[in-house]
Amino acid sequence: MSENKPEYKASNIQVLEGLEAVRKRPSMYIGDTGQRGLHHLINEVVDNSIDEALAGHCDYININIKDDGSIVIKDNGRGIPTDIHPKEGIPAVELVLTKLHAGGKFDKDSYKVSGGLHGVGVSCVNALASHFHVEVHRDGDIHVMEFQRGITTTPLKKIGSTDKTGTIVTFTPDSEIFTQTTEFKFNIIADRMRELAFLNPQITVEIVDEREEDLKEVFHYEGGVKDFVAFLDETRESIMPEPIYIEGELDDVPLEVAMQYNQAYSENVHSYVNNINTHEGGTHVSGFRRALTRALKGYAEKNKLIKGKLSVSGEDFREGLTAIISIKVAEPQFEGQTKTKLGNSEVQSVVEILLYEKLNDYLEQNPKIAKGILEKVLRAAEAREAARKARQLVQRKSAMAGAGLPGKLADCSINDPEHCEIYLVEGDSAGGSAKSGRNRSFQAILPLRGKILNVEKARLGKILENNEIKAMITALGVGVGLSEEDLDISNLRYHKIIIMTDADIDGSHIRTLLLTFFYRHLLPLIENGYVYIATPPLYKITQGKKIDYAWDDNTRDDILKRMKKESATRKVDISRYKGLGEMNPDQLWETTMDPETRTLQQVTIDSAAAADRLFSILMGDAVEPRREFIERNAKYAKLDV
Ligand code: 0RA
Repeated sequence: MSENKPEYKASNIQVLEGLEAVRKRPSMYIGDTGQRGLHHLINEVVDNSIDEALAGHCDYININIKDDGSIVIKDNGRGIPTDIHPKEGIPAVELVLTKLHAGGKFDKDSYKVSGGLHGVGVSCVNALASHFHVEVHRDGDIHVMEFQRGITTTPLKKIGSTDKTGTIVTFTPDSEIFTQTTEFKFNIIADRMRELAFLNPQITVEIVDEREEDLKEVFHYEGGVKDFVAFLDETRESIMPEPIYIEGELDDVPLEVAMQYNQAYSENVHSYVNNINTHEGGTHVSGFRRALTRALKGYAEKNKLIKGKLSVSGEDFREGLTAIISIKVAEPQFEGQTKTKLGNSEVQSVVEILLYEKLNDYLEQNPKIAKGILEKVLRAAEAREAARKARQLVQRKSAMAGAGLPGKLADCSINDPEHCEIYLVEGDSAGGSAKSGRNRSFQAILPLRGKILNVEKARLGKILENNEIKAMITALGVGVGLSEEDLDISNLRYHKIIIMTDADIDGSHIRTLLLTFFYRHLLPLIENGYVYIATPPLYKITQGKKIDYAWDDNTRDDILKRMKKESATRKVDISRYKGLGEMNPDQLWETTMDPETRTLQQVTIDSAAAADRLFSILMGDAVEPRREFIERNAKYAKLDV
């Protein structure tokens, strides 16, 4: 591997501050202390391995989820340096793991482009681990060191010799910090590792879950982002033989794009800067869009493909487009609400110039495909015109406040969106219980009858003809669409949109349909954290006048034991709720709607690409991949979007 990069010395490491701050306010460093933050720990370590890979020193990463709740991350990079830091007088590895931001990577010449959401460094992982063990293979020696909650318990020691290089980190998340859960989810880790493997074709990532027999995945994709696009479109029908692949570099910004048009209607453009998913887009995405529009428009004009006075807009060029944009920027500026929008203005023209030229070449060389793409674009433009009319109709209705609200909506009495909630409830009977059980001052109820339309298979114009969807959009008050023009979040009438469905197959189908609709057409509501899922209990356990509820089998058994112990002679009755309709209004309030006692799951999108594929599998045309998916995931009770 290339050895022309500057030599690292312990003296490069800058020392900023200690780890107490991290333990005091962990959310400041890793986002939150729930499931997301927990998995973020793994990303922080892996980011270091990816940096090694980007510098040309690492091509293999192995992640092992252990039976005892710990995690092992192994790479074949250079290994964390172990020499003594001249100023601090302690080993560099100890500095890297105990001092915030000590990474040796603040140096302009050490090439670092990867980085997690927060990019806080591996010392944060150490601070938030009840136990942390590192093994370094470097310069012929094997060194180990151990910590507890960031404090050194075994100073650096040599335990043997080796002819390899690399780092093995083993840690156990601290349950004092991660109070909600310390359980790693194979699927969450796998989604991110698969993504990293697509974005970095030189690496192989292996994940092993020792908690389950035979649960192991190996990710390695020679084709990189081109394979990524093919993977995302697995269940969609492509209109071209293979994705277009474009690669180039301008002004020290390397760019890779793969794209493909399919027969579906949604736009699935995912962008990455230094391996970070830029959900909110930014200058690289604007550059991509401008190049695409200019190249296709130019081709259409030159070949006189646009008839009459049909107006074709930017979004028409992206209907049914699946694309990955991956660039590397030395000093990225991230902006936006979730800090996932690229701000560097110079990047737009870099992407635009590179892409425009290569797209033109492609269109010239592939006239048949070019014609197919433009036919599709023109159909999209016609359909958009029809959708605009339908949308105006829905919006005009919702504009007439009060009078325009759907008849089935039981609205709340207060007017302050921040404190208002709307329950989207499956079926009229559950809707009835929810209406009687609710707190009418701030909780609105909208019962949805039967199945809503599958939005994965229809264009917006058609979708907006559906009564349940119309009622929902009117009640929410924001309009519909993905641009700021079409969807005005400041008009949102409720800051909690709560999906409440039965805990059975039909219920989860309806929930998935609703989530698909939100994801495809009201995405900003999810991105801003307004969408939630209610969690009604599965069991009611009664003993005389005592009533308790359980959300899973373990708690049910615990309650059973406790009740039997409290009075061994009295009969205990367990009933399984088959649907929300079986609960009386008081029970529904107590278990599922009372803010004091309920549990809401906030809907978040950790990996937009994974969510995309998931929805296309669950809701698209192809039956076989869906069957496979459901079989493979049957043991996971809940759907992690
Ligand atoms: C500090 C400096 C260098 C590498 C690393 C840390 C490093 C950290 C981790 C964590 C997991 N795997 C890792 N691999 C490397 C630069 C090393 C050099 O220049 O030789």
